[in-house]
Amino acid sequence: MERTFAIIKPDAFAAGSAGKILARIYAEGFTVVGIKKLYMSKVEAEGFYYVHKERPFFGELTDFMSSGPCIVMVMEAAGAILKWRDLMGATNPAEAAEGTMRKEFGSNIGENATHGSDAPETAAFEIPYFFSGLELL
Ligand code: FUP
Repeated sequence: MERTFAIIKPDAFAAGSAGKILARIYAEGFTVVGIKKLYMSKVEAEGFYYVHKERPFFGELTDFMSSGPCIVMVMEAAGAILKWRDLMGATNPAEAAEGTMRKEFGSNIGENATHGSDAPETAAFEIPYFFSGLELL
């Protein structure tokens, strides 16, 4: 079993799409190990996305991620990291395959509904950024 970290981003949360996204997550066979709603500050969003700090979209990205509440989750499944990346679809909703979360619920490359760890090392940073061990029992 593998764990990955996921976010239902502020656009999808505000649109009321969290329930549909969670329903798909359960239907695809993930176990939700930890889940909570939070309203990230700008500084918290900057810390989470620090790998992108030199990118031109960093300011916009961290403004968006701190623009409203989101849902953060830790999910478990065999091959959870790739499995969730596949279910999310391409970063740009316009390029995402039919039936993926970003195609269905995303608006554009910035406001793209969901986040998912892209590698085991990323998950190993992202999970403890938001969850303590006690929250994942
Ligand atoms: P992903 O792993 O699919 O979330 O994509 P990236 O790590 O490349 O980018 C992280 C987030 O930055 C994306 F979800 C949205 C945002 N982004 C932009 O706003 N513009 C870009 O050109 C690329 C990414």
